[in-house]
Amino acid sequence: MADHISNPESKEPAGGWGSLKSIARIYGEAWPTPAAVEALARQNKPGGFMCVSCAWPKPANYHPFEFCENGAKATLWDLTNARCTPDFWGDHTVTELRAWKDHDLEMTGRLTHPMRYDGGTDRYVEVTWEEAFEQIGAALKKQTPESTVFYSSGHAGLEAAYLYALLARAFGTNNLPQSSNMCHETTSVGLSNVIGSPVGTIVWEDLEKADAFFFFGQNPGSNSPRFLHPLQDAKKRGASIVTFNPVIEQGLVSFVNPQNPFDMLTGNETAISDEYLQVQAGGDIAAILGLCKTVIEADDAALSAGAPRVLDVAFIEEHTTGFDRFIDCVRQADWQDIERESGLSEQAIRKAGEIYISSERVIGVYGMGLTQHAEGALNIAMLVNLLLLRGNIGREGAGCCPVRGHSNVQGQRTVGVAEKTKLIPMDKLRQLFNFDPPVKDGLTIVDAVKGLIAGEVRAFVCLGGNLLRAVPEQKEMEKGWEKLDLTVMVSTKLNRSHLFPGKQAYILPCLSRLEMDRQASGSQTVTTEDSFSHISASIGKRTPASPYLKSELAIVTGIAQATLPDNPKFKWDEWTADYGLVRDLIEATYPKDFKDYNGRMFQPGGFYRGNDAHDRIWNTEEKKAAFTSPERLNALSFEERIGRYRLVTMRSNDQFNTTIYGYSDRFRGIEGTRDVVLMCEEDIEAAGLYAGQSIRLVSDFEDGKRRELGGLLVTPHNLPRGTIGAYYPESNVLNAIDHHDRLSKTPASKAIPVRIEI
Ligand SMILES: Nc1nc2c(c(=O)[nH]1)N[C@H]1C(S)=C(S)[C@@H](COP(=O)(O)OP(=O)(O)OC[C@H]3O[C@@H](n4cnc5c(=O)[nH]c(N)nc54)[C@H](O)[C@@H]3O)O[C@H]1N2
Ligand SMILES: Nc1nc2c(c(=O)[nH]1)N[C@H]1C(S)=C(S)[C@@H](COP(=O)(O)OP(=O)(O)OC[C@H]3O[C@@H](n4cnc5c(=O)[nH]c(N)nc54)[C@H](O)[C@@H]3O)O[C@H]1N2
Ligand SMILES: [Mo]
Repeated sequence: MADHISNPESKEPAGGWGSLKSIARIYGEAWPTPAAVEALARQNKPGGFMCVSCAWPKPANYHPFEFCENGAKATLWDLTNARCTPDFWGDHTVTELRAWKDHDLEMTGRLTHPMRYDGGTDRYVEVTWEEAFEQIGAALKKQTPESTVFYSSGHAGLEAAYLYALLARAFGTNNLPQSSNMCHETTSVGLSNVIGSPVGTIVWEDLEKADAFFFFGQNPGSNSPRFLHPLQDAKKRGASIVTFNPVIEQGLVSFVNPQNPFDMLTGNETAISDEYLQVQAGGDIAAILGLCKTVIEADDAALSAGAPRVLDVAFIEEHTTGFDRFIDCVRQADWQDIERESGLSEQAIRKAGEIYISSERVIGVYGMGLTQHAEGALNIAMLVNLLLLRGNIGREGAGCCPVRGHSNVQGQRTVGVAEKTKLIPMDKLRQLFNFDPPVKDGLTIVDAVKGLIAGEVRAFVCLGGNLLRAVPEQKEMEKGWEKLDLTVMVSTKLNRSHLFPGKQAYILPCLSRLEMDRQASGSQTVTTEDSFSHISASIGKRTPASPYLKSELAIVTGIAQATLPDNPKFKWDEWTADYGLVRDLIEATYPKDFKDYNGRMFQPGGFYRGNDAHDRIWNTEEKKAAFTSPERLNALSFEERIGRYRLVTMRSNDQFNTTIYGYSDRFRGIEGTRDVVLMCEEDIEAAGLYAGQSIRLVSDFEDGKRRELGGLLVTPHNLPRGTIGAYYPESNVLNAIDHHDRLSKTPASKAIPVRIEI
């Protein structure tokens, strides 16, 4: 057994002293002054700044320290003392840096100056903002709207996002894919299809009233740790938690609240999940069908005994379609098939089903474990089926809770960063700005990548993110990216996407949300929308990492002015001077969602922009919530076969997407490396492998393309047979761009078909 792996069966609870040590390690490395601690104390509170990490809501009654282990890491990461200045490029060429790890690239620190790629020396060189904007504008004007893509990662606030989308449309394109195209686009499309809402239906108070939480493929311990507080409260008042996840995730097992001195001193752990079902990757459709079968059987029994019904018959009649067909499908489903496809026993599913039935109010929580599959939208529709059976949507303490990723990923979609024209009030744009917005749908990420590889996409502007690392088909992407005419990256830190510059390439360094954003009218506020559709103001107070940084909004308007023809309605300078004016535009464009925007943005917990499904108004075709009859029992697009594994690409507790904070995945007991493949002992033995052996994973997608990732150490882990795990983003070289959710085109990153080679 390799000695870097200290304890693969880690029993350490989430939170606790481990989380403080983990924060302290980052704090001690390149970090900072006592002011960072002051910054942490203002995190996620009215008058403070909203966390730069995930989109978990900010409660109105906040804790003294309303941040978590990973939010604190993200804050400290932005506040590093290290700087990646123009001098850095004196010592390194772009080509040489391709051998660096993601962690080492970001450890060079905050970017300080706008930079332009110089092909002659293979380095980035300093450029003034004026030159950069002018050159970018000139290059964009040479492109057609169809050949240009405006990507956005969910970091930037609502104001910058709104103007970014306006820039793209005024340029003539709806090519506005976003990080959610790799993430919760399955929700936007799949959930809209069945309940008419592209976002979750619950609000904070529902968390306090639920009797049970059913978790499908979401890992709060690492990815939304502040969620553990309401979960701990729920457990204390007797609520149940049931988890479906192939991986035993420590945050769903037990939690020690690091903000509770009593818990910390006594080591008082709260057990989280009452039942933990290790469904195999892609097996949720069968598992949920089994739960529904348990509900229907209980209802049949109640009917014949003359007892109260288990189904919410009144709700089903008034609010849903497709019930009869769905019920037939449930009755016909065979337990043997359900067991085989889910990898779970009938008994275990029945036990979970009993908890569902005996709980008056249930919240269904999900994340990437449902969305990132070839049948991701069907996964979500199945969860909705389960909730609809007992009227668990649109009522207190119940609902559907997709947990979003980036801090403003949902909000950017709300204000127009979207490739689908039907989501955009084009008439309003026409009326407000006197131009004709493009009528054709834009490219999703999958289509943009394919267009890039085919040479049809010629220019990429990226508002944040690390797209080359985040998408499938990484090797071809890297080759394609270099052939682009223009790449523009608005970034805070150096990452791998900068290392494949287009023929003309720019890195434009921006302020972090923690930093003071001074414009002509004074200090500016930005706003973000959380997973519960609440919009909060965020004020940065830190001195910017460099005097040359610009805000994301100012960069967007800078590019817009250099690119677009004059239009008296486009007041880029005035908008840059006062973001309140941009909020007025957002309110004018989306009056229902953003009523009295400037007046309400400081409301504790944020203001709620509302959600029709929360009020049982269904904006679906038939104006009802829809039951979906599944035509298949797993979420895969490939067949089972000996030697073919389902690879789950995982996040460690020491990363935020492609930003790798370090090499300590302490909940999983994996220390010192990320080059591992997790497998259960039985699979290791059956394949004739041994722990610590170095192997290669090879794509088994059957499109004739060779995709491989070598140097992975076989690491025993508690997983179902046939499901194996490796870290994202490194494992993205293994996924095919055509392997995605059928409806939304979200890459299927949670069951990639692979083989093992020695
Ligand atoms: N610290 C930290 N926080 C983050 C992020 C981060 O990288 N680091 N990323 C942010 C972003 S952008 C996002 S989208 C969210 C992501 O947060 P999550 O939605 O939690 O995403 P993952 O950790 O990728 O996967 C979630 C879980 O799905 C499980 N899973 C895999 N396959 C299946 C399956 O077939 N069925 C079921 N039931 N479960 C499965 C995995 O074991 C894992 O526990 O977190 C956000 N917050
Ligand atoms: N195999 C596999 N692939 C996946 C996933 C998976 O689970 N498995 N998850 C997918 C998901 S859910 C997502 S959301 C995507 C993430 O994809 P992206 O959103 O594209 O990637 P990030 O890692 O969040 O981007 C990190 C970079 O953003 C920049 N940055 C950080 N903060 C800011 C800021 O405030 N402003 C600006 N302008 N830039 C900033 C920094 O330069 C940093 O290097 O990856 C997807 N890819
Ligand atoms: Mo995400």
